[in-house]
Amino acid sequence: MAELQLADIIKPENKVYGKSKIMTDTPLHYCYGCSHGVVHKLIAEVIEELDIQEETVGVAPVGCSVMMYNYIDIDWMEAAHGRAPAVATGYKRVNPKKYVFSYQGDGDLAAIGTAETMHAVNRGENIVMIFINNATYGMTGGQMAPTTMVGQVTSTSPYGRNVDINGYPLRITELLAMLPGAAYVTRQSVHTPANVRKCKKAIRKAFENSAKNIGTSFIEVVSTCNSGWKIDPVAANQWMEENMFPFYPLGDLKDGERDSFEQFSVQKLKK
Ligand SMILES: Cc1ncc(C[n+]2csc(CCOP(=O)(O)OP(=O)(O)O)c2C)c(N)n1
Ligand code: SF4
Repeated sequence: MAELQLADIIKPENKVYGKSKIMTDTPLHYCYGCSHGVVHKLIAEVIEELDIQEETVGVAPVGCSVMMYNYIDIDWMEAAHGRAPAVATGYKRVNPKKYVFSYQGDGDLAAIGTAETMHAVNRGENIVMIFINNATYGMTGGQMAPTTMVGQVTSTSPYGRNVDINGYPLRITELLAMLPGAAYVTRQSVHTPANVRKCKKAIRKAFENSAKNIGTSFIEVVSTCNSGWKIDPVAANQWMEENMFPFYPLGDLKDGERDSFEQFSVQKLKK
């Protein structure tokens, strides 16, 4: 029997996985093991599967994923640090048929942009918000973020985060789930194949919600920043599981639609 050659295996009919057509050929600039590239891939796959490439607009952040617009072939806007939900709101309101999503790190969404984040969700904007929580400011050198864990060493907390000085880590996703404008709030990760699949389902649901006009869909992805944390990618995944998941538990926090306030409206109360 003839020996099996590589050319016998690499054939279109044997293909089990391929990069989404919506991902460009630009090489990703992320560190090895970084979660950003995995989440980009999932967003591209969802847009391709829903066949909404022409109708989707992304709002790129400031942070390591600032050049996200180079990787996914859709229309993009670039927002100043913290302002992505406000920019997404404006675009969605004048183009209500578009699928609009924002993408931000924790420094962007939960520090400088806290106000924009809270108010966009409280208004129930029909946008998708994707939040990469890697417990640090990755791009600028691994400084402490609001989401940094107690005791976590960063370049600005060399002795570990101290609650007396730095306050508590911020569970912004729990706060957002309490807001009436939130339709879908979930916390995911992409550190194992099973978690990647779950995260993709969540992203798909969020985009589908956007077409139903039921309020804001918010996805936190608990992530690693091995360069900022100064450990290798495998150790970073383990550190995240051991230290972040107990405080940032994975799963859905709200799955429905924005709250009805009809019973409390002035007209109703007058009757
Ligand atoms: C208004 C403003 N303030 C500060 C900065 C500097 N800056 C650039 S990226 C960044 C932090 C990014 O961290 P994060 O949002 O968590 O994203 P990551 O890099 O971790 O993905 C900061 C503070 C800026 N570009 N603009
Ligand atoms: S610094 Fe951190 S967040 Fe930025 S690309 Fe590297 S691993 Fe990813």
